Amino acid sequence: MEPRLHIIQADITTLEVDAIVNAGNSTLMGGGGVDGAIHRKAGPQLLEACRPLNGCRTGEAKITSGFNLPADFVIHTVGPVWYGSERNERELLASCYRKSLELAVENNLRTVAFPSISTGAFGFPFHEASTIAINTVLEELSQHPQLEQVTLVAFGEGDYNQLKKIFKKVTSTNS
Ligand code: AR6
Repeated sequence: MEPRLHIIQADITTLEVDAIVNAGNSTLMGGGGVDGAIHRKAGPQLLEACRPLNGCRTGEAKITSGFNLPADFVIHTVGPVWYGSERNERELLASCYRKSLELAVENNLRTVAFPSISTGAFGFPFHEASTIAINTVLEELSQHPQLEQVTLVAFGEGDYNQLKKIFKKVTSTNS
C-alpha cells in the first residue's frame, strides 16, 4: 500500500492543499463542472491569471495561484475527450496526471488533489480513467519522494465507492 495516495469524497474547492488540479479545456478560460466550481470559488482573478497562459494542450499542465481558494495553487490540465479509445486517450489522460505532478514538484509543492479528469463532460469511462489515475500517481510517487500526499477526489458517493474498489484491485494486482 502507498500511504501517500489518498482517496476521498469531497468538493475539491474546499481542500486545504498546496495545489488542486483543474480539469479544464484547451482555452483555460473556464467552463462547467469542476472547472466552473474552481473559478467561482477562486474569484475573477483566476481568469485574469489564466488569460496570459494562452491555453493549454491536451495532456499538458500549467500553474496559477489559487486566489480565494483554500489551496495555494491551481494546476490546470486538459484531459482528452473520449472518442472510444482510438485517439490516444489513455496516454493523454496519464500525461495529465504525470505532467501535473511534475509541475507540482518543480514548484516545491508537496500536497496535490485531483478531480477525476475527463470523466464528466469529456465522457471518459470512469473505471478505466480511475485505473489510469491510480497507476500514474503511484508511478510518480515512487519517483518523487518529496511529494507528501496526493489525493484523488471523488465528487459523488457512487464514484467514491467505485474508486475505492478500483484502488484495492489495482494495489492488490501490483503487489
Ligand atoms: N469537486 C470534485 N469533483 C468534481 C466537482 C467538484 N466541485 N465538480 C465536478 N466534479 P468535468 P471533464 C467531478 O465535467 O470531464 C468543463 O466545462 C465530476 O463528477 O468537470 O474533464 C471544462 O471547461 C467528474 O467526475 O471535467 C471542460 O470543457 C469530474 O469532476 C470540460 O468540462 C470531471 O468532470 C472538461 O470535462
